[in-house]
Amino acid sequence: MEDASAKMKSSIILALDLEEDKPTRLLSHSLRLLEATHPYLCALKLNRQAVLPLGLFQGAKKLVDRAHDYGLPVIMDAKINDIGNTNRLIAEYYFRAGFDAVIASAFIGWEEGLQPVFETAHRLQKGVIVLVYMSHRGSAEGFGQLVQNPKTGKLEPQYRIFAQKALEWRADGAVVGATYPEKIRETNKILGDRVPIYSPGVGAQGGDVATAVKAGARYLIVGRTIVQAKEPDQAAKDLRDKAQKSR
Ligand code: O7M
Repeated sequence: MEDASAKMKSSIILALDLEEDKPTRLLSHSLRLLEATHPYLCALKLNRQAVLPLGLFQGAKKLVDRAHDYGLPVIMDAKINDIGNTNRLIAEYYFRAGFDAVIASAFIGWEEGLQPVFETAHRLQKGVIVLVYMSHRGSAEGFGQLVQNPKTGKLEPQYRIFAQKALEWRADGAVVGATYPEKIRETNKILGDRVPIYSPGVGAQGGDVATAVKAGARYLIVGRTIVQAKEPDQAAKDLRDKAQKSR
């Protein structure tokens, strides 16, 4: 990610969240968007609602390969959330299809949860990015709840404990919503330079590029503001420039 971001002079990750009635149209639309916007991106992110209709080793792999041809790493936003045995298989499938990193939920914990995902990923030189505080309002119910930190016995918000775990687990990234810049600042203090913050939620969800970047977001994950723009390439370029200027 660091290399791609430095080379492309961009911290924008395109979330290819499109709606099409047929998989063939979804693939051609996705390829067109990637072709138009790739000069302004540092990575591509796919969600399950794209991989399901496209097929992992069919359309999704074509997109992954095309992104790699453009020099962009590809993140699978699987939000992995099961027991270790199935998590490992899920991660292995995505990595076999060429994805460079997977996103996982910190709620399931380490032992028999995320440990097999990290071990598989790091054995294959791939990445794991964990959710620390999501961008939507309901995030407060889980990620924001006050819990007793088993290490200190003190009450702390869940996301602070997840940020500490991201460090302990040597996660390759932590997701914190751009809609909560104060939480980006807070988690950034815990994570320092060791775990970069990936921040979704600018534009359509109300987050602001400059505020998120100044608070400590290293990468911005952007969907609708680019994919629904009349000129997606211009939208991607504007976001890229705004983020670069805010550093
Ligand atoms: O820019 P948008 O709002 O159209 O899309 C945001 C993208 O970021 C979309 O692909 C979501 O799945 C993703 N996302 C969030 O919006 N909020 C989160 O808290 C986390 C993610 C995400 O990428 O998780 C890894």
